[in-house]
Amino acid sequence: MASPKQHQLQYTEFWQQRTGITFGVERVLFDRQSAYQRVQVLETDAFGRLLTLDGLVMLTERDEFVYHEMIAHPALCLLPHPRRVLIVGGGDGGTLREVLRHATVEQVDLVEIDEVVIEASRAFFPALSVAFDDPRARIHVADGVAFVQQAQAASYDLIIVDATDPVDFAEGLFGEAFYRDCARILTADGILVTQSESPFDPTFQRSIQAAYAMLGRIFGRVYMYLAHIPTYPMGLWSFTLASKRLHPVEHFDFKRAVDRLAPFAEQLRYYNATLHRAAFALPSFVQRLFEVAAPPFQEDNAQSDTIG
Ligand code: AG3
Repeated sequence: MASPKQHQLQYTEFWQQRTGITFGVERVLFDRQSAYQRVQVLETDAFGRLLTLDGLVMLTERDEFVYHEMIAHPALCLLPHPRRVLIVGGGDGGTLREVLRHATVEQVDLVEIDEVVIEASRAFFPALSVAFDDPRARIHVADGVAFVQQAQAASYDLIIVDATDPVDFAEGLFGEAFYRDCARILTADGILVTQSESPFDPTFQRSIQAAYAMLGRIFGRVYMYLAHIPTYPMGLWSFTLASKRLHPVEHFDFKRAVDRLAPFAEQLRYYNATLHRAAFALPSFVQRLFEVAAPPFQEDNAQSDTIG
């Protein structure tokens, strides 16, 4: 006898050949091939609305807060006085929303290559796209690599790269020339944060190692921190913080962070000042990824021989 569910719609992001994450789909709300990628918005049975780009999960309504809070607040709370922020990618508006919560922030440039992503977010993700209408936000539909090439030296305190996976047209956002431009347009205390895939995934382990070696050479300091994102491959997700001067834990002023977060702490569902420190503590298998590949990461522990 036929299962009553067999005709119901499902969507799977395949992580490997046949392994992945599957969502029950109630309705297809948006499905368009843009100049760059296929943009879909699906109403799921368990995670609310889902945005995919070329079949990859970008966000769901239910767990987007983890990613967007964690890509924005650690660096913003570490910086003494973040005023000018550049977001590369992030066309859904989620990262912008989190950045704009900070009262010190005077101006945010968001550079998204694909205006169809912005359009889909405006139509289907009001909780993210609200941020577009803030007077401190400037939205540029442009190529992030070209934008940073042309930007003035020392003009941003923080750059957040909120990109898709490092494939295809997004690959330039994980390359050496791009990172060098980022370092140039950041101020002396400047920080670059980028999403850096799952440390569980063998393919990305290699690209993470390569990226850390490179960012270490360019910025001097590079650190990984983690968060749990249920709908991304493997569920354990990494972010990379490259910094010219500040150490994310040693230079973290706990009291200042608590004060800065106070006006909106109730609205945050993942990040807080205690979690800030914890997020930089890495499982042993992740620590070991850096033992051979990226000496700058171990810089502050160079005297210790406890790594096993
Ligand atoms: N940007 C990072 C998504 C990476 C997910 N990768 C995947 N599903 N294979 C998300 C954009 C949200 N602002």
